[in-house]
Amino acid sequence: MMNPRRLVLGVLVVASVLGLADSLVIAQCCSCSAAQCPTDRDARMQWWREARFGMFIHWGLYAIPAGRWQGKAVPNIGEWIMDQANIPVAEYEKLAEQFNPVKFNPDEWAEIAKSAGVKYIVITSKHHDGFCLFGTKATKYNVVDATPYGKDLLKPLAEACRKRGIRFCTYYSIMDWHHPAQERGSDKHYNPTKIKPGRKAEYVAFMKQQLKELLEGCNPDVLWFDGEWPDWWTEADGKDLYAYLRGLKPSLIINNRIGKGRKGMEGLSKDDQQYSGDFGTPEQQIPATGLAGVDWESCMTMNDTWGFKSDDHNWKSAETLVRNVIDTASKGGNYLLNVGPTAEGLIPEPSVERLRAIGRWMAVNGESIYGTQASPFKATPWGRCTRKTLPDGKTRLYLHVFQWPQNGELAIPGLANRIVDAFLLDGGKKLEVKSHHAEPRIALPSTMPDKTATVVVVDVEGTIGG
Ligand code: JFZ
Repeated sequence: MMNPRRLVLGVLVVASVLGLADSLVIAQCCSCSAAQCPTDRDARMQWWREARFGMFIHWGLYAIPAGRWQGKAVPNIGEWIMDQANIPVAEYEKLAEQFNPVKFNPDEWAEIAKSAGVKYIVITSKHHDGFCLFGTKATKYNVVDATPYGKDLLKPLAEACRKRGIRFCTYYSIMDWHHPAQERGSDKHYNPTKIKPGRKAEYVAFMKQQLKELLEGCNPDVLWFDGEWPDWWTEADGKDLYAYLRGLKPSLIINNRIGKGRKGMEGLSKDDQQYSGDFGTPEQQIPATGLAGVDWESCMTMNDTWGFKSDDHNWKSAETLVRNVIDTASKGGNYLLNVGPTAEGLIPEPSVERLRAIGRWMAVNGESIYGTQASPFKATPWGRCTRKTLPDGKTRLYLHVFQWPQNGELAIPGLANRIVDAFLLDGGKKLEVKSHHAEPRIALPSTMPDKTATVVVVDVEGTIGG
C-alpha cells in the first residue's frame, strides 16, 4: 500500500502534469505558518528556481503615444509618459477610447515566448497609470469596459501560455496615478503619489478586490508588485497584503516589491529577514557575484524602455542578451527580459529577432541553464560556469566560454575533483583532459564553435566546495 505522503505526492505529480496543481491547495507540511515555513517555501519556489529565464511584458495605454506627446519626444521610459509629460488624468484617460489592439494574437505571443526558451511570462495587469488589462468590477478603467477592443487580454494569453507549458504571471503596481484615493506628489509629477486623507483603506480594499479577481480569472503563478515606494505604503501594509494573497493561493510566489525591503535598483532585500516577499528584484543590472541562499531575478530591457517607444532603437545585441542569461544563471538568479508591444498588439520585430536568436542558443544549450545552480568558482576568466548534481552523485560543470583561449587550453582554476569526462555540449565531441592536477586544463578545438558562448561540459567526482 502507498503511504499517504507518497499518495499526496503522486496526486500532485499527476495534477501538475495535467496543469491542475494550482487549483489544489497543497497540504501543509508542518506547523509553521505558510509564509514563513521553509519547506513550503522550497516547494513553491522549486519551478521558479529551475526556470532561470522569463519574459517581461509591459503593455498598456502608453503604447499609443509611444514616447511622444503633443508632437514632442518625451524623455525617459515610455510607460512613465503620463508622469513625465504631466498629462492630466482626464486627458490621459481618453487614450482608452483609442486602445484597439486588433493584431493581438495570444497564440503568437506565446509561440514567440516558447521559441525563446522562456519558462514564464510576467505581464503588466495594471501599471502606474492605473489602466487595467483585465476585466475587473473594481473600476471601469479597464480594457473590457473602456476600450473599443472590449475584451479581456490576459485570460487568453494565460491560456495560450499554459498550452505550451509556460507559466503565466502578472505585474501589479501599488502606486496608481488614476485612482481617486491617490493624488499627485507635486505640481509637475504624479510620482511619488500621496494618499488622500482617510482614503487608504478604500484603496487597499480596491487592490485586494482586483488581485482576487486576477487570481480567479487568470490564476497567475507569480504576483510581481511594483510602485511600492510612496511613503504612505508601509511594510505592515506589505505584510498584510502578502498574508491575504498567501491565503488565497498557497503556491503563489510574490516578489519583494510588495513591501519596503528592496534596496534601490540593486533590488535585493535588506538582510534582516524582516521584510516580506519571496525573491529580490535587481533592475537593469546583474549582481557582481552570486548570492548564497537568496532567490533573485534581474529584470532588464532590450532597449532603453519597458513600454513601447517608437523612437528607441538602442537595442542590445543577441550576443549580449544570451551572455546575460548565462551570467545570471552562473550567479544563481533568473533573467526576466522585457518586451514592449505596440498599441496594435505586436511585439516589435527587433525584439522578436533577438528572442529567436536567444532561443536558437537555448535549444542547443538549454541544459546548461535550466535547473542549474550557481558557479562554485570565484573567477572564471574565460567566461561563466553553472553546475548540476547528476543522479549518480557526480557534479556536472557547464563551462560557458566567452573568450576562446589563445593557447587552445581551458584552465579551470581551483578545481580539485577528479575529472571523469569532458566534451562539447553541442555535438558531444570528447575533449582531452591535459592535467588532473591542481589546475586541470581541457584541450579545445582551434576555432570557437559558437562565438556567442560555447559550452564545455566537465563531469567530476563528488561535490565541489560547500
Ligand atoms: C519600475 C517601474 O517604475 C518601471 O516603469 C518598470 O515597470 C520597472 C520594471 O519597474 O521601475 C523602477 C522601480 C524602482 C526604481 C527605479 C525604477 N528605483 O528604486 O530606483
